[in-house]
Amino acid sequence: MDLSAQLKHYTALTEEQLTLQIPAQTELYPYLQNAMRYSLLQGGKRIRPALVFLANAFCGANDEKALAPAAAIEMIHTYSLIHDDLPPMDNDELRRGKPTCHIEFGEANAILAGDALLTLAFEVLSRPSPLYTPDAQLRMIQTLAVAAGHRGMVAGQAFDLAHEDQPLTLDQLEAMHRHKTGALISASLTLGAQAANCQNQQLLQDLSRFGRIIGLAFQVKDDLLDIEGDTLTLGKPSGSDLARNKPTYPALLGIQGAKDKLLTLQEQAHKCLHDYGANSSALLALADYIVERNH
Ligand code: GRG
Repeated sequence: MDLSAQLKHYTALTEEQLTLQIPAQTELYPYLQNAMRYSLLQGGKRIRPALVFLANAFCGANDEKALAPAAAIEMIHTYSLIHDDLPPMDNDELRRGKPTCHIEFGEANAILAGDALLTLAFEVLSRPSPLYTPDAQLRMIQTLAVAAGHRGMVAGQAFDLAHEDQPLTLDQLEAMHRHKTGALISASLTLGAQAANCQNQQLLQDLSRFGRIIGLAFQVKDDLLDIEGDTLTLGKPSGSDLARNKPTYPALLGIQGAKDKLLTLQEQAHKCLHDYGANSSALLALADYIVERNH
């Protein structure tokens, strides 16, 4: 299977799993679940779930084991986008080609839909399952909590908000993105390996380093797309970084400098998994996709 067929396959598995986790209109306040489903099930590249599946397969396990962590990481990612789009944060009206959650459902419901997705992610991961040892489940819960929380994504977001309109050094920009975007991307790979009950420390370290590198590459590419992409293809407004005077790689390095940085990161990602030969080809293809994507 080539990467594009594989991504479609993983997207279908993920979306089936996400749909199962939020049954239609059965609880106290269905409007909340509508808001959750609206943001969760209306597109998105599903890169983080794909990384869970690929790392899980890389460690020799079958796709069934990747379902819960793939759904959980996408829930956390979606909650972060819902909250990020709110007026006190980025105040965006378009996400994944549609009105943002708060535009469609109101601000209070968008906050609550995000909260509910955040907690549902941990409910899904902690549900007793014959697929995992209790140890592996605890490790996955820990990985996701650390990556999403005050030492990971939330820290990156807080730093970002605290430095709006302030110049950042390259080191600060990198640290911000390692937390804000990189932590979840890297955690996706670790989760896939942990779901497979991988105990090989070298492999876990290599995957985690690979994740940190492609996480950064993802952000450099995102910055470039904000300049070179168009709103229709991106599904969110292009040019918004510049309009908001946000610190970005192209702003600090120039467009060519940012492109060079991206190529260096791509090379480093390939080096990370070089020793694994053909076994790593799907993960490397995904790294290339992150660098070459147009949305
Ligand atoms: C609100 C706690 C909290 C955190 C928000 C990730 C994040 C932190 C904000 C998103 C802001 C942003 C647009 C960052 C650029 C990189 C990024 C995460 C883009 C969105 O991810 P994609 O491209 O989105 O994977 P899709 O829609 O494809 O899932």
